[in-house]
Amino acid sequence: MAYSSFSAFLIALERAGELKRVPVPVATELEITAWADREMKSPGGGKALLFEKPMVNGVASRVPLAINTLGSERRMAMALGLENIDALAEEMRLLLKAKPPTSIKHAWTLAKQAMSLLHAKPKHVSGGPCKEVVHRFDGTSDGGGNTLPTLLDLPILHCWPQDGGRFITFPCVHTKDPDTGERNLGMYRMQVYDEQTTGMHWQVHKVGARHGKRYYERGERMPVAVTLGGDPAHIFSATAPLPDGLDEILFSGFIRKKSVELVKCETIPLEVPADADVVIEGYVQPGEMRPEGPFGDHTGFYTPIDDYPVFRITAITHRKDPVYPCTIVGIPPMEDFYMGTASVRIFVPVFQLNFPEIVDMALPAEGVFHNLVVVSIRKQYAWQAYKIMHGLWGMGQMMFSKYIIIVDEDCNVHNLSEVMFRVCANTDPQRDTMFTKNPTDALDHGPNIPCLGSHMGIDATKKLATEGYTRPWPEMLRIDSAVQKRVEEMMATLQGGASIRP
Ligand SMILES: Cc1cc2nc3c(=O)[nH]c(=O)nc-3n(C[C@H](O)[C@H](O)[C@H](O)COP(=O)(O)O)c2cc1C
Ligand SMILES: [Mn+2]
Repeated sequence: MAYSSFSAFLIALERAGELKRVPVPVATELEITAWADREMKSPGGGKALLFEKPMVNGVASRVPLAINTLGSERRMAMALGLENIDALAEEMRLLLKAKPPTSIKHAWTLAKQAMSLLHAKPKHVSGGPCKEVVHRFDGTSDGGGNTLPTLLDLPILHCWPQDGGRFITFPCVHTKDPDTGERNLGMYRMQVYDEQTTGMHWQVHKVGARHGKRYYERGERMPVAVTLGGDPAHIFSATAPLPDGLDEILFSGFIRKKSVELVKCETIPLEVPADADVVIEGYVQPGEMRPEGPFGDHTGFYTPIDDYPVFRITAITHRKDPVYPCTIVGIPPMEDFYMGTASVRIFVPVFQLNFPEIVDMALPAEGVFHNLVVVSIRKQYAWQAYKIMHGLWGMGQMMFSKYIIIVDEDCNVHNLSEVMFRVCANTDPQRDTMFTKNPTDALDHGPNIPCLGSHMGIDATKKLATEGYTRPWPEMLRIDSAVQKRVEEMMATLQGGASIRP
């Protein structure tokens, strides 16, 4: 199911009892963070919050602010029009396995998949809600009504006390590869320098940065469009670790089963989803860099000041009644954990295509995405765990995985306590660990040098004789299932009135 606007998603959340409105004035400087942090850390991720009167420097913004909208399993699924994320994972699996139909049922399934793929193709339209009000920074504008002449009219958060300023935290950044014309959509935070200038925090490993490098090499100005809001599927797609060259707009259409309608920008040769709440158009100039940060980051620490490209705004277009969607990041668990978890669930089938022995994968909240990756495998031969580690370290953003733990298929990777039990019980530390060198996440403050560091693999699987384990591997304790059943029945008879006496 597709949402026609971000507001339509908020209405669905409210109907489902997943949204709290905050009608009182709350400051965009630190106060909304304190409020949202508490909500995000309440059981299951709390509720989405709609601040109806976000205050900017003591003045009420005309634009309401939505936060924690994707911050629970249920809301993340709702954002993608699903009952639960596993339905999409299953669709991915079917799509990847598509073969000629062997039965009517199978044919029907294939047809359905083909239909969703048709939906994936974007549609080009000549106008849309994101053009209700147009401001070009050459002085011309049209639309009128509830206008937002500049960035400073948006309720952009100053998130943490030591932050370098206000940051747009849910921006969907649209760029094109100047050589191939391939589109990319990524989420890279933007520090607001003034009403017409921001930072563009695409880290060196990301596709936006690669596109940028090609423009610099060609000596050309780089057109960049940033959208806020619209269907929340776009926001999720911008964060999804798709391989370079796979168009996130196509992915968004596939997820929501409806073509994304694209409309031409006013001042740059790019197209953006017509359902966006706000579109910010502009350029990144080759070689122009500016100190960005500090910023209270995903890691739970401040990332220090560093030079990043500058984004110069040429136009802002928006709906008459836009909503400003945003998030805060910080010490886990935060909203981003649920976004990351959804990505892993959807992409497990892709990993399994490469490594059929993979049973399940988890990126626990404590590891803030790539710091800790747990993988369960159906182990068949010696040192298979190492093959999986090497494979993952070589795949896209999985290259950042600081610690990879491999467990056997009967271990629930989503239960960190169970995983740590396997690590502690099954390993000989020297024998079962390995270190390697790989790029590290630009945000990781652990290594001596940014972006370079060691990575550790832990093989917590049962060891085989072919791996040099000469003793008999002991059997793990299990309760007999018939006994378990009998005891559960006895326990049930004691419920409601009766009690267990010592
Ligand atoms: C809330 C949030 C903020 C993010 N901020 C940044 C950022 O500032 N810079 C960055 O390089 N990646 C950031 N990311 C991660 C990227 O969005 C993610 O790696 C994405 O897959 C990049 O897309 P790409 O492969 O098309 O470049 C952020 C993710 C989330 C969920
Ligand atoms: Mn991409």
